[in-house]
Amino acid sequence: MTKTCILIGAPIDTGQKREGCLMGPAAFRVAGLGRAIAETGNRAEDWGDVALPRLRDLTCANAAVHSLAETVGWTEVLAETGKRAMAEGFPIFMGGDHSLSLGSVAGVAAHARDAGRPLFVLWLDAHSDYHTPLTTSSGNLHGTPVAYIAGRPGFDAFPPFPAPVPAERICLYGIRSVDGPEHEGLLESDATICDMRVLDERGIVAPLREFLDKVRAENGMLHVSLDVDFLDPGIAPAVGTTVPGGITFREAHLVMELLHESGLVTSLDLVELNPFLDERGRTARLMVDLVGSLMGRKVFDRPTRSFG
Ligand code: 4U7
Ligand code: MN
Ligand code: MN
Ligand code: MN
Repeated sequence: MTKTCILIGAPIDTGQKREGCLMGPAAFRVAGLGRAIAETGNRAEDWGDVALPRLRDLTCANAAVHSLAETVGWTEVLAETGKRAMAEGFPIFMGGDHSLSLGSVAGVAAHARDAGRPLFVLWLDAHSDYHTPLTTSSGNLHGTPVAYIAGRPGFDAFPPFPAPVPAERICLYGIRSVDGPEHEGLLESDATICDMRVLDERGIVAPLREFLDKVRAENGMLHVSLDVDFLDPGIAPAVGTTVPGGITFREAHLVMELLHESGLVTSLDLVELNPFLDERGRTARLMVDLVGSLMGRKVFDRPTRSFG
């Protein structure tokens, strides 16, 4: 089925402290994201970049937290834009750091609620991003979106999350860096944790298929959030928070190919690309190629499916 991909640029870098992520949307365009989508026979429509609304005075009990007003502003505008885009096609949110997902997933969740369908979230990341504004010690709000999506307390300055996603509909996949307070929270939750230990032992396919089977069984919508640091730093250096031992080139493509075959994905974030740290655009191009695989590009197109 032909999809209309709606590209939404979110030039955000206030969710962490290193400059450069705000060039992400431009780098995705230069690397040919629209063309890569068109080559798969789908349509790409670029809505341009969203702009930060006027800031309000907001405070947080945790003094480490910075850029709260900016982050709340981005959340509001992305939630609104994301909900509108869901009604018209398949939104691809181009970051920008991962604080983007506070808003993108809020918009997607509002749409799913109105459509009467359950929303599932697949978080492809080295980190669990399960801090709340009250538990983070770095104060970097790009480490908090999963907690917001799951309805953890501590987000008083933010718009109430529309229809929080029960943890059993969230899968953290590829994680290898989890802070103490995140770990405690996750242990009490029913989130599916496919950390690197699990993926090393079981391989990358079976755990992903299990999660996709759950989505299918409930006729769910599936949001995929792809953080550049999901990938091994050796193939994707353009990110501020590299963690060794990540997903390889082929594993990443296989994940995308399986997601394509499932036909379940309804929206996507591309986050944490810092073009200032890239080597001749290779990380941006890899991310674009991965979107190609997600949208159905194949090396060899078999007339019938011949993989179990
Ligand atoms: B990303 C961290 F301490 N947990 O809270 C924190 F390790 O969106 C990292 O996944 C958060 O890149 C990383 O600052 C957020 C840290
Ligand atoms: Mn992340
Ligand atoms: Mn990360
Ligand atoms: Mn990061």
